[in-house]
Amino acid sequence: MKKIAWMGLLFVMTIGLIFTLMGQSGSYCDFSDIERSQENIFQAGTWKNPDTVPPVITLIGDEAVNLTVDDSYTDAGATASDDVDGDITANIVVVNLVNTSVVGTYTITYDVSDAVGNPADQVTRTVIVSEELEET
Ligand SMILES: [Ca+2]
Repeated sequence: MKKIAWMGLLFVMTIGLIFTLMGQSGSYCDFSDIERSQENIFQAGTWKNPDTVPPVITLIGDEAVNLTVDDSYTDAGATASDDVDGDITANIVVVNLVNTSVVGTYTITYDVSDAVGNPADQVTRTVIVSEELEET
């Protein structure tokens, strides 16, 4: 009689555990997590890393911007996405030496690499600062 009670308790606990796991699986077991954990295993060098595709940088706004001296300029930036890492916009390294108080042609560069170091093709924007035109 005592043994049956123990088996009953064990059965209830097992069913409870299964339902708990099933309930949780819906909340955080999506495929991107699985892919990401596989990716981490690859990065640990267990298998050859499959990520050989570089990210892609997309410029926001025009490739060429014309300004006159002392215009204010705020760069519109760029976005970056990678086949494995997804949105890596925050990792873009921008070199922006535009000085709108000095006439000149400036090139802003945007670079990014994915988590395993595949570099994106560099994207650039040309900013031309010209002298103010005389009103005629
Ligand atoms: Ca990649």
